[in-house]
Formats: sequence, structure tokens, C-alpha cells
Amino acid sequence: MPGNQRRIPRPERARPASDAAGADALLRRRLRAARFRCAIPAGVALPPDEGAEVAFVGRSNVGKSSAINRLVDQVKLARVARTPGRTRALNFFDLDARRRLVDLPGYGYAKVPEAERRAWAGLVERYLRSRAALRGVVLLMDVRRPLTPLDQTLLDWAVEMAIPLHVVLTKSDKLSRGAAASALAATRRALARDGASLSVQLMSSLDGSGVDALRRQVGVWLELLDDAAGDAPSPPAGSGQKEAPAQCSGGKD
Ligand SMILES: Nc1nc2c(ncn2[C@@H]2O[C@H](COP(=O)(O)OP(=O)(O)O)[C@@H](O)[C@H]2O)c(=O)[nH]1
Ligand SMILES: [Mg+2]
Repeated sequence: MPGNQRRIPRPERARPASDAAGADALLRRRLRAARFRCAIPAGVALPPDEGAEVAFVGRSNVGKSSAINRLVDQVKLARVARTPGRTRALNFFDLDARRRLVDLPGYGYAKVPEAERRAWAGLVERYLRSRAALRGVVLLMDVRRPLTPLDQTLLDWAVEMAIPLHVVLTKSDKLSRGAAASALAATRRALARDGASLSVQLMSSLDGSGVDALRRQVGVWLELLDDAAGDAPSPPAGSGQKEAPAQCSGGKD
């Protein structure tokens, strides 16, 4: 074909692939804009309940910070917000003026004192019940130990409150491919028995597998591929995170 001849587009064949790649690139860019906004301890008012947010919840050490960092393509976003002694805080990350990710406090192992378990439950349940901006919850469970009692509590709340739920089975690299697939199928079966309507996926923050699926789910919930979605202006590299305020709300609630 002569080089100067105009190419005839063939949308049926060429478009879907490039559109999908373009959509993924846009999603990545919008998530990469995430910036730590504030950590809100119990009793302090949350940022205004407007726009849209997606919350992440799971047992301590399940890999929640690592998954958030993978999601937003940043090495230590979730870690910079971690203040020792403030494990009961809700950490808010802005994607743009109207969209946020929220890192809910992790829950402990089976043996945490009852009072501590109740404090955690009170804080998380209140947030889930009252937050109009909440579009969905990502529940992270270790692929080797899914559906602990507190995971079940979370699931029950989400079903009761009709909050869309996406379950991520973390650390899939710790199992063989076959064992991970079996764990995924078993978890899906168990959740179907519960009558929960939700999605379940495997993920490894170590090798990055599954991160695209998580990105797409968050993108759908936050309508990140909406044409109207603004690209947040990025602050200069290296600025912002260390100086982020410890809180960003007005007073007690
Ligand atoms: N092998 C493996 N280790 C992981 C993965 N995700 C997190 N980890 C490790 O698990 C530990 C807890 O991770 P972190 O993200 O801090 O968990 P969080 O307490 O739920 O926020 C750390 O040592 C991580 O390096 C994963 O996908 N694969
Ligand atoms: Mg963490």
C-alpha cells in the first residue's frame, strides 16, 4: 500500500483493543494522582460527605497498604499515613476534588481484647452506615485464611446495608497457581451460600497480578472513566505528603 494513502479505519477490529488500552492508561493516571489528605481518629468529624469514595478494609497485615500502593502506582502512599498509635484512624486519600480512597482501620487477630474489637466495630460500622459518598467496599482477605469471623462481620454489614462489595484475596503468590484457584473457587462458593452479591478476585502485590482487575472495579465505582472526570493537578514531585495535615475536618462529630 502506498505510504501517502489515507488509512481506512477499521473500527470493529482495531478500536476495542486500543480503547481498552486507553481506558486502562487513563485509569492508572487518575489513580496515580492519589494524595494523602488526612487521618481521622475516632470522635473527629470526617471530611465533608460529598463526591464519591471507595473504602478498603481487612485484617491487620492482610496486605491492605501494599494493595493500595499498587493500585495507585506509588511506593509508599499508604505507609506515609501510618502514624504509630493511631491504628484506629480512617485515612483519606484524594484522587481529585470529588473522589477519594479511604483506608479503614485494620482489625486484629482472633485474640484482641473484646473492648478493642468493639471500638473497631463501632468506628467502622458507623462509617459504613452513615457515609453517603461511599460507593463500594474492597474487603481484603489473605488467600490462605479467608473468611475469619471479623471478615464475616464485615460481609454481614455490607449485605445488610446493601453496600457493593469487592473481595480481594491477597498474597496469591504464596500459593501455587492451582491452590490459589481452588481458594478463589471455595471463597466464591462460600459467599454465594451467604446470599451475598459481590465479586471476588485474587491479587498479589508482590508480582502485581490482579491489580488491573482491582483498578477496573475502583474505576467503575468512582466513575473514573467518565468524560467529566477531572484530572487532578499533580503537586510538584516530592511535595505534599510529608506536610499533609494530621486531620482535615472541622472539630468533633
Ligand atoms: N508475599 C506477599 N507479601 C505481601 C503481599 N502484600 C503484602 N505483603 C506483606 O505482608 C505484610 C503486611 O503488608 P501491609 O500491606 O503492611 O498490610 P496491612 O497491615 O494490611 O496494611 C508486609 O510484610 C508486606 O510486605 C503480597 O501480595 N505477597
Ligand atoms: Mg496498613
